Amino acid sequence: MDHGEAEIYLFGACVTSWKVPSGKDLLFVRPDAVFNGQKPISGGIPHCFPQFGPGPMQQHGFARNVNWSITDSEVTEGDPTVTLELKDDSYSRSMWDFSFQALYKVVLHSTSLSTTLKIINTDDKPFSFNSALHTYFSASIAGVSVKGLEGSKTLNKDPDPKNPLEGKEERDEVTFPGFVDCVYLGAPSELTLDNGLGDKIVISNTNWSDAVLWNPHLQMEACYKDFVCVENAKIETVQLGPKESWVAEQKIELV
Ligand code: TA6
Repeated sequence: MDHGEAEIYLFGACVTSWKVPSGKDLLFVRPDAVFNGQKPISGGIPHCFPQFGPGPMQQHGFARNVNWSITDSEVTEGDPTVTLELKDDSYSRSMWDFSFQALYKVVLHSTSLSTTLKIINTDDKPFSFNSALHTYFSASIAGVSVKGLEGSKTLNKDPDPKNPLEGKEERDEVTFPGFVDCVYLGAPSELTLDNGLGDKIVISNTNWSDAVLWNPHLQMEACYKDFVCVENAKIETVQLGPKESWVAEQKIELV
C-alpha cells in the first residue's frame, strides 16, 4: 500500500512534511523557518512543552528547541513507525528543574498520520505542565473553515494576548477573515478542517482536551495566506506525581 511520505527532524521532534500518496504535502513550513538548530523549526508539527505560554519560560517551552533521540523504528502492521525520546538535561533543568521522559510515537498510515505523546514523571516530586501540537497546515486562508468548535469556551487572545477575553464559540464553522489567535477549552475530540485547497482533514484526538486556532494575518504578510494552525492542546495544567504519566494521541486524516 502506498503510504506517502513523512519527514521528521530530531531537532524538536518536528514532523515537517506529510505527503499523502498523491504527493500533496498537507503540512506547511514557514518561509522564515531555519533548520540550523538555532531556533525552533517554524512549521510542520512543533511541540509546545512543558509550557504553552505565555509563562515564565520561553514561548512554547523548550521541547521544540532541542534534539530528541530515536528509541525505536519499525513497521507496525505495514505502517512505518518511529518513536523519539526526550529526557531532562542541564538545559531543561535550567528552566524546569524536574526529571522527566517524553516519548513521541509517529505512525504513517496510508491516508493519516498519528502521533502519541507520553509524558512520564521520573522525578521524586510532582510537576505540572501544559502542552500543544502546534500544527501548521497548508491552506488557502480565504477558503479555510474549521468545524466542530461550536459551544466550546473560548479565550480570545485578540486583541490582548496577556488578557484573553473569555467567551463561547457560537459559530458552526470558524473562518479566517483576519487575525485569529484563540484558545478553545473543552474542545471536542474531532474537528474538520477544510484547507481551502480542496482537502478535508479530520483532526481527532484522545486526551488533548483543548484546541487553538491561529493565523497571524498581516503580522506575517509573506505567508499568512498559505497556512492555518489548528492545534490540539492541553492548556489546562496537567499534574503528575512521581512515576505517573500522561498520554495523548492525535490523528490527522485526509477524508
Ligand atoms: O499557538 C498560537 C500562538 O501561541 C500565537 O499566540 C502565536 O504566538 C504563535 O503561537 C507563535 O507561533 P510560533 O510557531 O511562531 O512560535
